[in-house]
Amino acid sequence: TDAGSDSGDTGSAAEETISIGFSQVGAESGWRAANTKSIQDTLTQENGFDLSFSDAQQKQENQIQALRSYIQQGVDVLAFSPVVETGWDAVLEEAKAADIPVILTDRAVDSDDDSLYESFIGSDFVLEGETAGEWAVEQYDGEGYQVVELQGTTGAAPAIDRKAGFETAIEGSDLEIIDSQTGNFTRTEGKQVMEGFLQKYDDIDLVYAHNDDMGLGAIEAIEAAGMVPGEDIKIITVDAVKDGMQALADGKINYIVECNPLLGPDLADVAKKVIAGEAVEKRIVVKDKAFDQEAAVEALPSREY
Ligand code: GZL
Repeated sequence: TDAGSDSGDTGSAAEETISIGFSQVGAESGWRAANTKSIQDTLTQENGFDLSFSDAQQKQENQIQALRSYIQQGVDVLAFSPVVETGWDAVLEEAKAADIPVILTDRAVDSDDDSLYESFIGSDFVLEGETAGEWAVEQYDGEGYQVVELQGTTGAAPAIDRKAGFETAIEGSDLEIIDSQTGNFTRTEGKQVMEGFLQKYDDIDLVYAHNDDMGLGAIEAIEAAGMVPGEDIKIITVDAVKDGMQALADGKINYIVECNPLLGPDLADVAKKVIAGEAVEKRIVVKDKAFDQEAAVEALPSREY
């Protein structure tokens, strides 16, 4: 008989496969695609995971439904990226009652009971906004710049925090945010909102977009209006995904603050520790860089996403 078929002895106890249910926000942006790829490429069978993955099309009710179905399935671990900060306590209580640990990735929830999740793995969005604002002040203070802001999804942690960080950083400068509206993190809506701003104002100097995709939509609107993005109207965005970095290298965007989407490895590590009963950090802050046009030309060839 071959070695593997005797009395069920499998030699060293192979690590048990961890069943994990993941509810993803949607597929709204280049960042989200890179984030999904990182999770699906890392939480594989060969890495010891049985991943159930769902896309909520940016709707909270779809995320809650997915989480409830994973609880029904009796998965070992739940993980999700909450599309907005509020409204999660009920389903998180249900997970706790079912004794299923929860890991948050990318975005935060506003629950003040942090026993409802084991860890939150994501960037510091306030710092991202501050980094964008500080660069804008460094470059443009003293010229009376009029700024329009393309906000991310209303109620989402990155939208709330990137707005707050930017506003704090420009305090005391003469940069003024003359309008601010959500483009829901998508290129299409970013373009539509920018078209509206261009009809409403004839003296916009700077666009601050909470992600590259809305910034790329703004570029389309600015060019359609016969102006030169990156020159007639400066643009600062957040994410640093490939399309954004290409536009930065091409001079159509002036500065990008990175938001690293490659959260799969941290999620896998935390999930394994949680199942093994090891302590995990409640907050894992993902490190981000920032790029001007010169740095983008340098970095582009080796960018992973
Ligand atoms: C940030 C993430 C945001 C990205 C957007 O961690 O939640 O959502 O900045 C994405 O591109 O849509």
